Amino acid sequence: MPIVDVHTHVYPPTFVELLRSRTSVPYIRNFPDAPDSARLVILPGEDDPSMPSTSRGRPIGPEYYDIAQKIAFMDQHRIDTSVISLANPWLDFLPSEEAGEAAKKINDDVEEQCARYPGRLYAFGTLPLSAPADTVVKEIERLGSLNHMRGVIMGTSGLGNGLDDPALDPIYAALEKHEQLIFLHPHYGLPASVYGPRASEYGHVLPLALGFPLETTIAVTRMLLSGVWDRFKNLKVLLAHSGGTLPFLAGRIESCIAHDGHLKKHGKIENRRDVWEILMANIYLDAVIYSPVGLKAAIDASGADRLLFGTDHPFFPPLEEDAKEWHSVTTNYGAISTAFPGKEAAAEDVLGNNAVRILKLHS
Ligand code: 5CU
Repeated sequence: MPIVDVHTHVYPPTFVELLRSRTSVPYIRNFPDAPDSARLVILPGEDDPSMPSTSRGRPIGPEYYDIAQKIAFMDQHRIDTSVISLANPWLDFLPSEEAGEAAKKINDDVEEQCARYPGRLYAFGTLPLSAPADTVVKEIERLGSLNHMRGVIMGTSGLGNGLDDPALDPIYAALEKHEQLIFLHPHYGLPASVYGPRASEYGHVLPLALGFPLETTIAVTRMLLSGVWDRFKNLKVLLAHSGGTLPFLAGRIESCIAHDGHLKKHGKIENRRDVWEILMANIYLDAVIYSPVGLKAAIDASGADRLLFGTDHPFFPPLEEDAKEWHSVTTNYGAISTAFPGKEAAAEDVLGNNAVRILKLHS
């Protein structure tokens, strides 16, 4: 039985150089209070001067960019194959005129990393989303010629106005035409004000545990409301973190639509594909939710045959320095076996067979 990790990130060396050259978020820097340890500062507001030093970014070591360390991590955790993707914030921050070339370079670097480990690595490509839409479409077409690419990773900002922006239509059309799946991943969270005045006392818990999943849920709901899947019936999207809170909130979303006078007046309630249909036909969910409770909601909403194992490596390393096994990974393994009591075949599908089938790995 293959074990396939579909949610596992890298910052290729060229991207790390770029982050080291920067002085505003996102960047990598050694701070005076810990000169020997570089920190990766990527999330909005993470370098606010009021932040305690332990909340200012996170330590960054070779596990973020050395592909040999990815393989060692995979070996340690029995993972046969990983589908690697550039981590957030991707190229969102680049000036428009630089993004196209940067995306080509990153995608070529990642393709080369995959080629070094036949059968063990595939990738989701990166799009130059700050560039004009036709540059993005060209990169989508080029990705089709790279052997190890199996789709693209995208954040929720799209071309700057979110994923319900009609300007994205040529991009959705190209992804649909070339059968490239979108791995949709959060980065921006929610506005800092919702975390309250004591937020800096709570480390990264509120933005990562709640901001990320809600960001994803809002982005997908906006896609749904704007009719993206009515226009692009075969557009496939893999949602990070088991869909944020989408499986749990799908019923409420549909009820709010059914009771909305404004939508009714504009004829937007009839003749639409509802969220339940989209969940079963267009959406895949990763299994990065750390509990059988969340997994069961994901299975009920999308089906066990659309759920895919992931780790989020190199994020969430153990806090104990000598730990070999990562608690974040063993928790996800445990949640999968608990969610399928006596159904080993279904658990094995989630651990690897689904990814092999859906992403056409090893072919
Ligand atoms: O720890 C974090 O900030 C993150 C992040 O930024 N992106 C991610 O995929 N996981 C954790």
